[in-house]
Amino acid sequence: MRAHIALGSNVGDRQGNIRSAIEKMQSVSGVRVTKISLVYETQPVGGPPQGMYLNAVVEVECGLSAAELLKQLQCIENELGRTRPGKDFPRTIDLDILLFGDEVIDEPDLKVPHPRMHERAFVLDPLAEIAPDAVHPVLGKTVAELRQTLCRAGPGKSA
Ligand code: PH2
Ligand code: MG
Ligand code: MG
Repeated sequence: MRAHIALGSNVGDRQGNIRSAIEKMQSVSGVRVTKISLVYETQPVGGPPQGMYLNAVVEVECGLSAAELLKQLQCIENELGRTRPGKDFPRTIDLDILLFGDEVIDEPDLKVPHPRMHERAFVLDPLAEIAPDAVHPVLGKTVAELRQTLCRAGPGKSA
């Protein structure tokens, strides 16, 4: 199955955390990283005041189930020192499954597609770079279409 995974870091050596997480994903048996986006520096969205993030997205070819992939990603988060003091708090690394082929999963601990992916420029910008034609199986739109219709925060252009 082809899957897309978001990476985010805003604590410690952010670039190093992203790089290490990708290396660790490469070494999971049954997972092959096939595309890696550029790394984007982004404003934190939600949570308490905190530092800027680095975000990226990777594409993997995956022989695991989504639940097995999630378990492996959580293991990598823990290895990279992830703590969970509360929702949207700063973190060394966050690894979220965005899309898992065209599967729709609604379990307490795993929701795919990621429920907020279509609202987030920090996800859609790197995802559109490597998978513009991937289709969101609930919204029925491509990633490029979702990105185009995204409402971006911040000062808009005045006429
Ligand atoms: N992740 C969040 C909440 N806010 N903001 C940015 N810029 N990047 C993130 O990865 C991010 C966030 C929850 O996972
Ligand atoms: Mg997240
Ligand atoms: Mg997460």
